[in-house]
Amino acid sequence: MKVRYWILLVVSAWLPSSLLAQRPEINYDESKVQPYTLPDPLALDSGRRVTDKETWIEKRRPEILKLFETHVYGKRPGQAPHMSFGQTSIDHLALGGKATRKQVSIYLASENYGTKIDVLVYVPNQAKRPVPAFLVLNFGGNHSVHSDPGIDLSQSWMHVRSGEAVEHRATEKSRGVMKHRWPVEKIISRGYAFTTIYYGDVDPDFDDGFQNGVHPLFYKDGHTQPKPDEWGSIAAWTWGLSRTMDYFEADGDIDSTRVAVLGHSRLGKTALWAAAQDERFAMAISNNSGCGGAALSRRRFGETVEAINTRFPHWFCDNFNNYNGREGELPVDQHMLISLIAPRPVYVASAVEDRWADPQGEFLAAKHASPVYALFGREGVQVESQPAVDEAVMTTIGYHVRAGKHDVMLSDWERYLEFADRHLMESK
Ligand code: GTR
Repeated sequence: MKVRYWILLVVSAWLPSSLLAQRPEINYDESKVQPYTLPDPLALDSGRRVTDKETWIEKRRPEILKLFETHVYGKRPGQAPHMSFGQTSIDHLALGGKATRKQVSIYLASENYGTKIDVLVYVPNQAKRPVPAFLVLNFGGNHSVHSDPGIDLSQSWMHVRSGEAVEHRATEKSRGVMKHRWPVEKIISRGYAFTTIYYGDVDPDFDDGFQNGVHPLFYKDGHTQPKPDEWGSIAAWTWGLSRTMDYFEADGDIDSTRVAVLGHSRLGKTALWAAAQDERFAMAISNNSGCGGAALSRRRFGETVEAINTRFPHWFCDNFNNYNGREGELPVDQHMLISLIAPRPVYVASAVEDRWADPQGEFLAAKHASPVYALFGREGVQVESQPAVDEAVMTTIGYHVRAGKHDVMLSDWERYLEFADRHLMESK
Protein backbone atom coordinates (compact mmCIF):
# COMPACT_ATOMS: atom_id res chain seq x y z
CA MET A 1 0.00 0.00 0.00
CA LYS A 2 2.82 2.33 0.87
CA VAL A 3 4.56 1.68 -2.44
CA ARG A 4 1.39 2.48 -4.33
CA TYR A 5 1.02 5.70 -2.35
CA TRP A 6 4.56 6.67 -3.16
CA ILE A 7 4.07 6.15 -6.87
CA LEU A 8 0.86 8.15 -6.76
CA LEU A 9 2.47 10.84 -4.70
CA VAL A 10 5.50 11.27 -6.88
CA VAL A 11 3.52 11.24 -10.12
CA SER A 12 0.69 13.42 -8.90
CA ALA A 13 2.85 15.84 -6.94
CA TRP A 14 4.77 16.40 -10.13
CA LEU A 15 1.61 17.36 -12.02
CA PRO A 16 0.78 21.04 -11.59
CA SER A 17 -2.78 21.70 -10.40
CA SER A 18 -3.61 23.19 -13.81
CA LEU A 19 -2.91 19.83 -15.47
CA LEU A 20 -4.77 17.90 -12.80
CA ALA A 21 -7.61 20.29 -13.28
CA GLN A 22 -7.95 19.10 -16.88
CA ARG A 23 -8.90 15.61 -15.70
CA PRO A 24 -12.56 15.08 -16.50
CA GLU A 25 -13.71 14.70 -12.91
CA ILE A 26 -12.48 18.15 -11.92
CA ASN A 27 -15.24 20.68 -12.44
CA TYR A 28 -14.68 24.40 -12.93
CA ASP A 29 -18.12 25.16 -14.29
CA GLU A 30 -20.58 26.65 -11.79
CA SER A 31 -23.55 25.49 -13.86
CA LYS A 32 -22.37 21.89 -13.47
CA VAL A 33 -22.33 21.91 -9.68
CA GLN A 34 -24.86 19.20 -8.77
CA PRO A 35 -27.57 19.98 -6.19
CA TYR A 36 -26.51 19.00 -2.67
CA THR A 37 -27.90 19.15 0.86
CA LEU A 38 -25.64 20.37 3.63
CA PRO A 39 -25.80 18.72 7.05
CA ASP A 40 -27.42 21.09 9.52
CA PRO A 41 -25.02 22.36 12.19
CA LEU A 42 -28.00 23.02 14.45
CA ALA A 43 -29.57 19.53 14.30
CA LEU A 44 -28.44 17.31 17.16
CA ASP A 45 -27.72 13.63 16.45
CA SER A 46 -30.95 12.88 18.29
CA GLY A 47 -32.81 14.97 15.72
CA ARG A 48 -33.61 17.73 18.23
CA ARG A 49 -32.87 21.32 17.18
CA VAL A 50 -30.35 23.55 18.88
CA THR A 51 -31.98 26.86 19.73
CA ASP A 52 -29.73 28.22 22.46
CA LYS A 53 -26.03 28.64 22.97
CA GLU A 54 -25.90 26.38 26.02
CA THR A 55 -27.12 23.37 24.04
CA TRP A 56 -24.62 24.25 21.30
CA ILE A 57 -21.72 24.41 23.77
CA GLU A 58 -22.64 21.34 25.82
CA LYS A 59 -24.07 19.01 23.18
CA ARG A 60 -23.83 19.93 19.53
CA ARG A 61 -20.33 21.40 19.42
CA PRO A 62 -18.79 18.25 20.96
CA GLU A 63 -20.75 16.09 18.49
CA ILE A 64 -19.42 18.01 15.49
CA LEU A 65 -15.88 18.13 16.87
CA LYS A 66 -15.94 14.36 17.22
CA LEU A 67 -17.22 13.88 13.65
CA PHE A 68 -14.34 15.96 12.26
CA GLU A 69 -11.86 14.03 14.41
CA THR A 70 -13.21 10.64 13.38
CA HIS A 71 -13.85 11.18 9.69
CA VAL A 72 -11.67 14.05 8.50
CA TYR A 73 -8.52 15.07 10.39
CA GLY A 74 -8.08 12.38 13.04
CA LYS A 75 -7.83 12.66 16.83
CA ARG A 76 -4.70 14.30 18.15
CA PRO A 77 -3.11 13.62 21.53
CA GLY A 78 -2.68 16.03 24.45
CA GLN A 79 0.59 17.59 25.51
CA ALA A 80 4.01 16.16 24.75
CA PRO A 81 5.42 13.76 27.37
CA HIS A 82 8.27 16.14 28.29
CA MET A 83 7.82 19.68 27.10
CA SER A 84 10.09 22.58 27.97
CA PHE A 85 10.83 26.00 26.54
CA GLY A 86 14.26 27.54 25.98
CA GLN A 87 14.95 31.06 24.75
CA THR A 88 17.85 30.82 22.33
CA SER A 89 18.25 34.54 21.52
CA ILE A 90 16.88 37.99 22.21
CA ASP A 91 17.55 41.31 20.49
CA HIS A 92 15.80 44.40 21.86
CA LEU A 93 16.77 46.46 18.84
CA ALA A 94 15.57 44.33 15.96
CA LEU A 95 14.00 45.78 12.80
CA GLY A 96 15.82 49.09 13.22
CA GLY A 97 14.87 49.34 16.91
CA LYS A 98 11.13 48.92 16.32
CA ALA A 99 10.84 45.43 17.74
CA THR A 100 12.26 42.91 20.14
CA ARG A 101 13.13 39.66 18.38
CA LYS A 102 13.04 36.51 20.48
CA GLN A 103 13.76 33.00 19.36
CA VAL A 104 12.47 30.21 21.51
CA SER A 105 12.63 26.45 21.17
CA ILE A 106 9.80 24.23 22.33
CA TYR A 107 11.48 20.95 23.20
CA LEU A 108 9.10 18.06 22.90
CA ALA A 109 11.18 15.14 24.03
CA SER A 110 13.90 16.45 26.30
CA GLU A 111 16.02 19.58 26.13
CA ASN A 112 18.53 19.80 23.26
CA TYR A 113 17.41 16.49 21.95
CA GLY A 114 14.78 15.23 19.57
CA THR A 115 11.89 17.03 18.02
CA LYS A 116 11.60 20.72 18.67
CA ILE A 117 9.57 23.59 17.35
CA ASP A 118 11.41 26.88 16.89
CA VAL A 119 9.27 29.95 17.51
CA LEU A 120 10.21 33.33 16.05
CA VAL A 121 8.64 36.27 17.89
CA TYR A 122 8.73 39.99 17.08
CA VAL A 123 7.17 42.17 19.78
CA PRO A 124 6.59 45.87 19.03
CA ASN A 125 8.76 48.08 21.26
CA GLN A 126 6.27 50.96 21.18
CA ALA A 127 3.20 49.07 22.37
CA LYS A 128 1.99 48.47 25.89
CA ARG A 129 2.68 44.85 26.79
CA PRO A 130 1.31 42.23 26.78
CA VAL A 131 0.36 42.69 23.12
CA PRO A 132 -2.08 40.80 20.89
CA ALA A 133 -0.37 38.59 18.33
CA PHE A 134 -0.63 36.91 14.97
CA LEU A 135 0.61 33.34 14.97
CA VAL A 136 1.48 32.29 11.44
CA LEU A 137 2.49 28.85 10.20
CA ASN A 138 5.15 29.16 7.51
CA PHE A 139 6.19 26.93 4.62
CA GLY A 140 9.87 27.69 4.27
CA GLY A 141 11.44 27.89 7.74
CA ASN A 142 11.35 30.91 10.06
CA HIS A 143 14.25 32.50 8.18
CA SER A 144 12.11 32.61 5.02
CA VAL A 145 9.61 35.12 6.43
CA HIS A 146 11.96 38.13 6.61
CA SER A 147 15.48 38.99 5.48
CA ASP A 148 16.52 39.93 9.06
CA PRO A 149 20.00 38.32 9.35
CA GLY A 150 19.38 37.69 13.07
CA ILE A 151 16.84 34.94 12.38
CA ASP A 152 18.44 31.51 12.83
CA LEU A 153 18.42 29.37 9.71
CA SER A 154 16.01 26.49 10.17
CA GLN A 155 17.74 23.33 11.36
CA SER A 156 14.99 21.08 10.03
CA TRP A 157 15.47 19.49 6.75
CA MET A 158 13.49 21.28 4.13
CA HIS A 159 11.25 19.25 1.89
CA VAL A 160 10.75 19.99 -1.76
CA ARG A 161 7.46 21.84 -2.06
CA SER A 162 5.92 19.39 -4.55
CA GLY A 163 5.87 16.77 -1.82
CA GLU A 164 8.94 14.74 -2.71
CA ALA A 165 11.22 14.24 0.26
CA VAL A 166 14.74 15.39 -0.39
CA GLU A 167 17.21 16.08 2.37
CA HIS A 168 18.18 19.68 2.06
CA ARG A 169 19.36 21.99 4.80
CA ALA A 170 18.51 25.67 4.73
CA THR A 171 21.13 28.04 3.39
CA GLU A 172 21.61 31.82 3.49
CA LYS A 173 20.08 31.95 0.02
CA SER A 174 16.65 31.08 1.34
CA ARG A 175 16.61 33.95 3.85
CA GLY A 176 13.55 36.12 3.22
CA VAL A 177 12.35 34.17 0.18
CA MET A 178 8.72 34.34 1.35
CA LYS A 179 8.87 37.84 2.77
CA HIS A 180 6.25 39.27 0.40
CA ARG A 181 3.69 37.25 2.38
CA TRP A 182 4.54 38.64 5.80
CA PRO A 183 4.56 42.46 6.20
CA VAL A 184 6.21 42.21 9.60
CA GLU A 185 7.03 45.94 10.00
CA LYS A 186 3.45 46.90 9.19
CA ILE A 187 2.04 44.38 11.67
CA ILE A 188 4.42 45.62 14.37
CA SER A 189 3.57 49.26 13.65
CA ARG A 190 -0.09 48.43 14.30
CA GLY A 191 0.73 47.16 17.79
CA TYR A 192 0.68 43.39 17.19
CA ALA A 193 3.37 40.83 17.76
CA PHE A 194 4.26 38.79 14.69
CA THR A 195 5.06 35.20 15.60
CA THR A 196 5.68 32.19 13.43
CA ILE A 197 6.64 28.51 13.40
CA TYR A 198 7.77 26.30 10.52
CA TYR A 199 5.27 23.49 9.87
CA GLY A 200 8.08 21.06 8.99
CA ASP A 201 9.38 21.34 12.57
CA VAL A 202 6.17 19.63 13.66
CA ASP A 203 5.73 17.13 10.86
CA PRO A 204 7.58 17.10 7.52
CA ASP A 205 5.11 17.38 4.66
CA PHE A 206 5.45 14.09 2.83
CA ASP A 207 4.06 10.60 3.20
CA ASP A 208 6.57 8.52 5.16
CA GLY A 209 3.99 6.47 7.04
CA PHE A 210 4.36 8.91 9.96
CA GLN A 211 7.83 7.81 11.00
CA ASN A 212 9.23 11.30 11.51
CA GLY A 213 7.84 14.48 13.08
CA VAL A 214 5.78 14.33 16.25
CA HIS A 215 3.71 11.19 15.58
CA PRO A 216 6.29 8.67 16.87
CA LEU A 217 6.40 10.47 20.24
CA PHE A 218 2.97 9.00 20.92
CA TYR A 219 3.08 5.45 19.54
CA LYS A 220 2.10 2.92 22.23
CA ASP A 221 1.40 -0.79 22.45
CA GLY A 222 3.38 -1.71 19.34
CA HIS A 223 1.68 0.80 17.06
CA THR A 224 3.93 2.24 14.40
CA GLN A 225 1.42 4.48 12.72
CA PRO A 226 -1.81 6.28 13.53
CA LYS A 227 -5.09 4.31 13.55
CA PRO A 228 -7.71 5.18 10.88
CA ASP A 229 -9.30 7.81 13.13
CA GLU A 230 -6.04 9.26 14.43
CA TRP A 231 -4.11 12.34 13.38
CA GLY A 232 -2.69 12.95 9.94
CA SER A 233 -0.29 15.78 9.21
CA ILE A 234 -2.84 18.62 9.33
CA ALA A 235 -3.87 17.54 12.83
CA ALA A 236 -0.18 17.31 13.77
CA TRP A 237 0.40 20.88 12.57
CA THR A 238 -2.55 22.02 14.70
CA TRP A 239 -0.97 20.24 17.64
CA GLY A 240 2.21 22.27 17.06
CA LEU A 241 0.16 25.46 17.10
CA SER A 242 -1.38 24.48 20.43
CA ARG A 243 2.07 23.82 21.89
CA THR A 244 3.06 27.28 20.68
CA MET A 245 0.02 28.64 22.50
CA ASP A 246 1.25 26.80 25.63
CA TYR A 247 4.45 28.78 25.26
CA PHE A 248 2.60 32.09 24.79
CA GLU A 249 0.80 31.46 28.07
CA ALA A 250 4.23 31.54 29.69
CA ASP A 251 5.51 34.61 27.78
CA GLY A 252 4.67 37.88 29.53
CA ASP A 253 5.07 39.95 26.34
CA ILE A 254 2.21 38.25 24.54
CA ASP A 255 -1.43 38.39 25.53
CA SER A 256 -2.37 34.76 24.99
CA THR A 257 -6.07 35.66 25.16
CA ARG A 258 -5.66 37.76 21.99
CA VAL A 259 -3.90 35.50 19.50
CA ALA A 260 -5.06 35.20 15.88
CA VAL A 261 -3.91 32.04 14.15
CA LEU A 262 -3.36 32.39 10.40
CA GLY A 263 -2.36 30.06 7.61
CA HIS A 264 -2.29 29.98 3.82
CA SER A 265 -3.56 27.10 1.71
CA ARG A 266 -2.86 23.74 3.43
CA LEU A 267 -1.88 25.83 6.42
CA GLY A 268 -5.18 27.73 6.16
CA LYS A 269 -6.94 24.37 6.55
CA THR A 270 -4.68 23.89 9.58
CA ALA A 271 -5.48 27.32 11.07
CA LEU A 272 -9.23 26.61 10.99
CA TRP A 273 -8.92 23.15 12.53
CA ALA A 274 -6.49 24.51 15.14
CA ALA A 275 -8.94 27.19 16.28
CA ALA A 276 -11.85 24.73 16.16
CA GLN A 277 -10.12 22.41 18.63
CA ASP A 278 -8.27 24.88 20.82
CA GLU A 279 -10.54 27.60 22.15
CA ARG A 280 -7.58 29.57 23.45
CA PHE A 281 -7.15 30.98 19.93
CA ALA A 282 -9.13 34.20 19.89
CA MET A 283 -9.39 34.42 16.11
CA ALA A 284 -8.68 32.36 12.99
CA ILE A 285 -7.75 33.52 9.51
CA SER A 286 -7.96 31.17 6.55
CA ASN A 287 -6.15 32.43 3.47
CA ASN A 288 -7.11 30.52 0.29
CA SER A 289 -7.56 27.27 2.24
CA GLY A 290 -9.84 25.44 -0.23
CA CYS A 291 -10.71 21.74 -0.01
CA GLY A 292 -10.53 20.39 3.55
CA GLY A 293 -10.34 24.02 4.72
CA ALA A 294 -13.04 26.62 4.17
CA ALA A 295 -14.50 25.24 0.90
CA LEU A 296 -17.65 23.10 0.92
CA SER A 297 -16.72 19.56 -0.14
CA ARG A 298 -20.18 18.76 -1.51
CA ARG A 299 -19.84 21.32 -4.31
CA ARG A 300 -17.07 19.22 -5.90
CA PHE A 301 -15.76 22.38 -7.59
CA GLY A 302 -12.01 22.47 -8.20
CA GLU A 303 -10.17 20.16 -5.82
CA THR A 304 -12.27 17.22 -4.61
CA VAL A 305 -11.91 14.93 -1.60
CA GLU A 306 -10.56 12.21 -3.88
CA ALA A 307 -8.06 14.55 -5.53
CA ILE A 308 -6.71 15.75 -2.20
CA ASN A 309 -6.53 12.29 -0.63
CA THR A 310 -4.75 10.94 -3.69
CA ARG A 311 -2.09 13.64 -3.91
CA PHE A 312 -1.65 14.12 -0.17
CA PRO A 313 -2.44 10.79 1.54
CA HIS A 314 -0.82 11.97 4.77
CA TRP A 315 -2.82 15.14 5.38
CA PHE A 316 -6.07 13.70 6.73
CA CYS A 317 -6.90 10.57 8.73
CA ASP A 318 -7.35 7.29 6.85
CA ASN A 319 -11.12 7.37 7.38
CA PHE A 320 -11.37 10.42 5.12
CA ASN A 321 -10.63 8.14 2.15
CA ASN A 322 -14.09 6.59 2.68
CA TYR A 323 -15.53 9.76 1.20
CA ASN A 324 -13.55 9.81 -2.04
CA GLY A 325 -16.21 10.53 -4.68
CA ARG A 326 -18.86 10.26 -1.91
CA GLU A 327 -18.90 13.75 -0.44
CA GLY A 328 -22.67 13.53 0.02
CA GLU A 329 -22.13 10.82 2.65
CA LEU A 330 -19.81 12.90 4.83
CA PRO A 331 -21.50 13.52 8.19
CA VAL A 332 -20.08 17.05 8.13
CA ASP A 333 -19.16 19.74 5.63
CA GLN A 334 -16.77 22.61 6.01
CA HIS A 335 -19.34 25.22 7.13
CA MET A 336 -19.46 23.13 10.31
CA LEU A 337 -15.71 23.49 10.75
CA ILE A 338 -16.10 27.27 10.70
CA SER A 339 -19.08 27.05 13.06
CA LEU A 340 -16.87 25.31 15.66
CA ILE A 341 -14.95 28.58 15.98
CA ALA A 342 -18.09 30.50 17.06
CA PRO A 343 -18.47 32.91 18.76
CA ARG A 344 -14.85 33.83 18.07
CA PRO A 345 -14.11 35.94 15.00
CA VAL A 346 -13.06 34.09 11.86
CA TYR A 347 -11.95 35.45 8.50
CA VAL A 348 -12.12 33.52 5.23
CA ALA A 349 -10.27 34.93 2.23
CA SER A 350 -10.33 33.74 -1.38
CA ALA A 351 -8.61 34.79 -4.59
CA VAL A 352 -10.40 35.00 -7.93
CA GLU A 353 -7.84 33.01 -9.91
CA ASP A 354 -7.57 30.35 -7.21
CA ARG A 355 -10.42 28.28 -8.65
CA TRP A 356 -8.79 25.04 -7.45
CA ALA A 357 -9.73 26.24 -3.91
CA ASP A 358 -13.35 27.07 -4.94
CA PRO A 359 -13.79 30.71 -3.82
CA GLN A 360 -17.59 30.43 -4.05
CA GLY A 361 -17.52 27.31 -1.85
CA GLU A 362 -15.38 29.18 0.68
CA PHE A 363 -17.89 32.02 0.75
CA LEU A 364 -20.83 29.65 1.16
CA ALA A 365 -19.20 27.79 4.03
CA ALA A 366 -18.68 31.09 5.88
CA LYS A 367 -22.29 32.02 5.15
CA HIS A 368 -23.71 28.69 6.33
CA ALA A 369 -21.73 28.88 9.58
CA SER A 370 -23.60 32.09 10.41
CA PRO A 371 -26.66 30.52 12.17
CA VAL A 372 -24.29 29.24 14.87
CA TYR A 373 -22.89 32.74 15.40
CA ALA A 374 -26.48 33.98 15.67
CA LEU A 375 -26.98 31.72 18.72
CA PHE A 376 -24.43 33.91 20.49
CA GLY A 377 -26.03 37.11 19.23
CA ARG A 378 -23.14 37.60 16.82
CA GLU A 379 -23.55 38.63 13.22
CA GLY A 380 -22.18 36.25 10.63
CA VAL A 381 -22.20 36.78 6.87
CA GLN A 382 -25.26 38.92 6.17
CA VAL A 383 -25.00 39.24 2.38
CA GLU A 384 -26.67 36.65 0.15
CA SER A 385 -23.95 36.36 -2.46
CA GLN A 386 -20.20 36.69 -2.73
CA PRO A 387 -19.18 40.36 -2.40
CA ALA A 388 -17.58 42.08 -5.41
CA VAL A 389 -13.91 41.41 -6.03
CA ASP A 390 -11.69 43.26 -3.55
CA GLU A 391 -14.63 44.26 -1.33
CA ALA A 392 -14.73 42.79 2.15
CA VAL A 393 -17.68 42.00 4.38
CA MET A 394 -16.78 42.09 8.06
CA THR A 395 -18.89 41.23 11.08
CA THR A 396 -17.81 38.48 13.45
CA ILE A 397 -17.15 36.58 10.22
CA GLY A 398 -15.03 38.32 7.60
CA TYR A 399 -14.85 37.40 3.92
CA HIS A 400 -13.27 38.78 0.77
CA VAL A 401 -12.27 37.53 -2.63
CA ARG A 402 -9.38 39.52 -4.00
CA ALA A 403 -8.12 39.78 -7.55
CA GLY A 404 -5.17 37.55 -8.40
CA LYS A 405 -3.69 34.20 -7.59
CA HIS A 406 -3.25 31.71 -4.78
CA ASP A 407 -0.99 33.64 -2.38
CA VAL A 408 -0.99 35.93 0.67
CA MET A 409 -0.81 39.54 -0.47
CA LEU A 410 -0.47 42.88 1.26
CA SER A 411 -4.11 43.63 0.39
CA ASP A 412 -5.14 40.49 2.33
CA TRP A 413 -3.16 41.71 5.33
CA GLU A 414 -4.81 45.14 5.18
CA ARG A 415 -8.15 43.38 5.73
CA TYR A 416 -6.79 41.08 8.44
CA LEU A 417 -5.38 44.02 10.36
CA GLU A 418 -8.66 45.91 10.10
CA PHE A 419 -10.53 42.81 11.30
CA ALA A 420 -8.08 42.27 14.16
CA ASP A 421 -8.33 45.95 15.13
CA ARG A 422 -12.08 45.54 15.52
CA HIS A 423 -11.96 42.34 17.52
CA LEU A 424 -8.63 42.16 19.32
CA MET A 425 -7.71 45.83 19.77
CA GLU A 426 -10.78 47.96 20.26
CA SER A 427 -11.94 46.63 23.58
CA LYS A 428 -8.50 47.13 25.12
C1 GTR B 1 -2.35 22.22 -3.46
C2 GTR B 1 -3.44 21.46 -2.78
C3 GTR B 1 -4.32 22.43 -2.05
C4 GTR B 1 -3.54 23.45 -1.24
C5 GTR B 1 -2.20 23.81 -1.86
C6 GTR B 1 -1.14 24.42 -0.91
O1 GTR B 1 -1.60 21.48 -4.31
O2 GTR B 1 -4.16 20.75 -3.75
O3 GTR B 1 -5.27 21.74 -1.26
O4 GTR B 1 -3.38 23.03 0.04
O5 GTR B 1 -1.56 22.74 -2.44
O6 GTR B 1 -1.11 24.12 0.26
O7 GTR B 1 -0.34 25.17 -1.42
